[in-house]
Amino acid sequence: MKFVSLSFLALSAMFALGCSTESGSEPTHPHGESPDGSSTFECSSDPRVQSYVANLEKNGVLNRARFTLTSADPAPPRRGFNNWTLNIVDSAGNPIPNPTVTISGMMPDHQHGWSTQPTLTAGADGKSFTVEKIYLSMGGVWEVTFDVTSDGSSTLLDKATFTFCIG
Ligand SMILES: [Cu+2]
Repeated sequence: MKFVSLSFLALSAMFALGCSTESGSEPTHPHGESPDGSSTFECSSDPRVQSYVANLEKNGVLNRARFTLTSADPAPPRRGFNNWTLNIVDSAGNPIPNPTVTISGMMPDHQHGWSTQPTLTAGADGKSFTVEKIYLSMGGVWEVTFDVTSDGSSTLLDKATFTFCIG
């Protein structure tokens, strides 16, 4: 069983490495210093990431819903706790009947998610949502995915992923 334990060790080492090499090689960061003043992570030119603007809109991957990140605090999203507001409507722009929205976060380069789940509150209009305490714990590329189902169905209606460089 030597092989098993060795490969497990190798995997653990890779994981640890991926999550500890945070210090970017770039001396400056376009979004300024991170709140704790520690080293920043340069990934804003990564082809996967989007630049944050208010009312950033994404079509769902199934083209049944439209997701608009109406605001972010801080803006652009940054390491630490983030609060976002979102609008989710169907492809015609109408509210989705009895929507259930779930949010998940992932660092694709490190293959880990976030350690605390944010709080998601639906607005009375049936299409606005407030997401509080999105915890982006480290600098790098983060994917934040919103899944929406309708009328208590377990079938995915649609989903969209916002990908940001977090400094
Ligand atoms: Cu990580």
